[in-house]
Amino acid sequence: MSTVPTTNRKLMDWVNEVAKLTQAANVYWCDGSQAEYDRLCQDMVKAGTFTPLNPKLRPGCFLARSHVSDVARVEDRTYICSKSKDDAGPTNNWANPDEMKTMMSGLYAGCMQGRTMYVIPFSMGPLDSPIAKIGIELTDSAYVVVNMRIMTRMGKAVLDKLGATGSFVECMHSVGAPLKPGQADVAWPCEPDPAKKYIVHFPEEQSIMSYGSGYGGNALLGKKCLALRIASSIARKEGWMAEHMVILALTSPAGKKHYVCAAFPSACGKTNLAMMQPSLPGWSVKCLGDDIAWIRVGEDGRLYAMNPESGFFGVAPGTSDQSNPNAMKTIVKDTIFTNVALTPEGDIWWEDMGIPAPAKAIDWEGKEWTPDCGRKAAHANARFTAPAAQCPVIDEDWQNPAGVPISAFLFGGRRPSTIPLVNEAFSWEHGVFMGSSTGSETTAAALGKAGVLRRDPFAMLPFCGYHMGDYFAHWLSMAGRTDRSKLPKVFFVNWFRKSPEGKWLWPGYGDNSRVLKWICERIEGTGKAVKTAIGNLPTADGLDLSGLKTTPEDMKQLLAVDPEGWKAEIADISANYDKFGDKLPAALKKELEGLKQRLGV
Ligand code: SAT
Ligand code: MN
Repeated sequence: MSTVPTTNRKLMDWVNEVAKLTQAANVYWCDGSQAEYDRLCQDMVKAGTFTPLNPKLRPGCFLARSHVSDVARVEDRTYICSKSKDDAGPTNNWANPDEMKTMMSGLYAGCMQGRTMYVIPFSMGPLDSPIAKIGIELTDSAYVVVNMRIMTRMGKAVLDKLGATGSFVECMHSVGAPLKPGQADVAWPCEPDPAKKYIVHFPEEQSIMSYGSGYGGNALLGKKCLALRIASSIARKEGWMAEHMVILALTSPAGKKHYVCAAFPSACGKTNLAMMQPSLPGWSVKCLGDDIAWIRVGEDGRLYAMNPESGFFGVAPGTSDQSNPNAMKTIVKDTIFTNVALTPEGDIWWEDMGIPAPAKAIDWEGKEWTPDCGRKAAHANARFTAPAAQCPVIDEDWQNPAGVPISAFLFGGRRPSTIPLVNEAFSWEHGVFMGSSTGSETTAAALGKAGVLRRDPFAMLPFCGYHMGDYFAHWLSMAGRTDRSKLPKVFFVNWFRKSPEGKWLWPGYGDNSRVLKWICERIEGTGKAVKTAIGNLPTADGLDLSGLKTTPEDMKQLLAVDPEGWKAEIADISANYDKFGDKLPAALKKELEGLKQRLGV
């Protein structure tokens, strides 16, 4: 596009200023069209960034391999630059905003030499939603452009909505790899030195600066940066919530539909839950979102959730017809795969895909691979980027600008001991306590030691754009914004309980629908529960176990309250709370005290 397709002065000035600073070779305004997407994909095929997959097996699909240093979000390089350090809180990296801007300007100076600067107008949320937010990402990565087209509403319609005077979130991005005249490009340009990558947020100005990485949440700035870190800070001021949650719809055989939001730390099967195929006959699960929910109080006083994204950026390894058949059907076409293996037939493969490993393949680093070579074929954080509309169980209301009314919030984690299969909170405050104490045992796939309990309040530890203690207070304050009876019920679930011998006690996957059924019954007032010290648990006959092989002895363990385990749990929650000092809301201290008393510990 040669002419500038906007009359927005602020936008034009900013684009000119950044083009000058970065010395981009040219500026391209994205229109979001299919033709543009196809052209950029072909450009990347020529450049070696994309490998087209076999059109008979995966039509419209491409494979990208990243640089080996650029494979995941970089939490230790992520900053919240509020004016006051205290506003970032103990769980975020902080830097002075002025100093950070000066430093970033130094990095950005000349950083797009020899490259095109793409202007990506995008909306988080359907354009006609009252809480949609417009962002403009400036980037020197065509890979970012095509991924943003799947993950957000992107292009000309956004500029039209922005108009001459509308405001937007400035999202500045560079891979940090300028090209000298005549210098050949590489397939995945980035800054290879981890210490020179920066993912920076200015919540007071609502702007983002990212440098050095081209991967996922580091580079697709609408996702974690805008829709969680910046949005959580806006939401606090405006009285709504930006959460790291899936949104799903559950329909009973009688046709009663409930919408549920669920927050789990990573590697706990969030995407699998969002698209689950229930094992209980007659029940259905529909998906509205697999990662982020923006939630506000509706006119009727209920909480309404909306997915600000329009695609899935899902972890590939482990995705199979057993763990997530609907994700497998979503990625049959028009999908971008990053860091998976390439088969000789021109299809993709990854570990635990549910089909035998190919006799040979090209691994995510581009090397020859055989099943006995001792290396993984796909990177553990390999991803697929796929349009949400391709999901066979996408809910009819997934793009409803008003969102959908939420009946329950679920929190959960990977907890081999102590935490029961499902536990209903006594009250909103008790539910916020559950959310604030969410934690998960780390897996071998994640960084650091496996089997260590990491507290990840509301699964927002890396994504809360302000002080976590203030965030807890914001959750509590939602009770004052509506009639308490209209608030969603809160549950804690744990599909990962093990026996003392280390055996999984619960089958998981589609059988989690049995737990969801009980949750629906509790919402409707019919589910059978027993009040315990830790919350309301299903009675022995409360869960529908028809056709399940789980023994009564296993069920007993899954629903037991273990006082010794809870003693350790309370000590650990308490130690985690200490981090928040006097910002820890009194209501949560009271919940912790109440729990201690009820348990007699
Ligand atoms: O890379 S993303 O941040 O988009 C995905 C994730 O790490 O959860
Ligand atoms: Mn996520």
